[in-house]
Amino acid sequence: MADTKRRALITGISGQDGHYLTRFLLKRDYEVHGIVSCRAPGIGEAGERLYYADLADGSNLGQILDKANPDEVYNLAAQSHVRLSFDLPQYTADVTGVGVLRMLDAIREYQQRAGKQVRFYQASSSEMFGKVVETPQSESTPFYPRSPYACAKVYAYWQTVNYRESYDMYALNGILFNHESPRRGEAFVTRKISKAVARIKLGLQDKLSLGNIEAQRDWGFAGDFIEAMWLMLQQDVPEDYVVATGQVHSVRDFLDAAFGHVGLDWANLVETDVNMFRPAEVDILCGDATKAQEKLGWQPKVSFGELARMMVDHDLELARQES
Ligand code: F7E
Repeated sequence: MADTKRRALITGISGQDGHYLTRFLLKRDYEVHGIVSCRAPGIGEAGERLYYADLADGSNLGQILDKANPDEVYNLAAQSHVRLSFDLPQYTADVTGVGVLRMLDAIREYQQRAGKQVRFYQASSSEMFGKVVETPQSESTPFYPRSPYACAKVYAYWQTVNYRESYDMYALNGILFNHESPRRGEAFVTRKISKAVARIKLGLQDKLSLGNIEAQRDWGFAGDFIEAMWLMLQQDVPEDYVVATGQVHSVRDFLDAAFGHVGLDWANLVETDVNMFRPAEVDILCGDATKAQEKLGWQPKVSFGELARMMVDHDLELARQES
């Protein structure tokens, strides 16, 4: 019998979104393939097939496409840390920006070789709105990037649109606002806080140093957001979508929710370190996901408070093991 399973290739599969997306697709009976750049290739924890590549070097992308033979490609790989992009602007431009062009080119050639069309998802970012020119931000809001990371994402966004329009490729951008989970990298502010809350509660740490706690973001749950990625690629016509909760909270609010969950007052436990401020800050982001709600039927399910509690509970478990 012919193999009728749909096949997906995920770059950045070892990150937070790759984790949730892999499991989501496996539940829908996809065969999942992934690209890793900082761990061994082979078979992953959930049964996904892993290949070694790096978007900074496009040499083997074509070979991987031939092996994975994907129907859908999710490009989640990037140098994704905004603060770090000020220290590594060229590397960030190469991986986060030009890396997408390498993948688009590889897919274009693969489509000709394989005689089939691939659906391409580009992980675009709310950081592209930066110093916002209107609130809330939707698909029609002009970009005003405020970091080397955001500039690279704007470049990748337009390359994706350009390949769609120039070569009739099925390629689209999901413009995702901040999305977090217990799988979030520890350098991002929500996870840094949830981890510190757990360790302070168990006496493993005294203080937490943060940068600008007045910054405001539209924070959602990664597990909800990856569903929107998949829904986008199931539409007949490729279009770009904003994915957000529409709710804005400050870093301060996250501190209240996370420390409050374990009955601690953070006032004397958190200090501000000016070295952690960014050369240019994005003060506030708020997304308008009306299009995703109406066309994809997508809705976020996990609230801000639930998200903070979920992350702290997970980190309490890890801290217990540590102690
Ligand atoms: O910072 C402030 C910081 O690093 C959030 C990435 O996934 O989402 C993420 O970008 C806010 C900023 O995320 C600390 O200045 C204060 O205003 O968690 P973050 P981000 O920069 O918003 C977007 C959508 C992406 O695309 C990115 O890839 O929190 N903040 N104190 C801090 N931030 C960090 N990391 N560490 C602090 O100590």
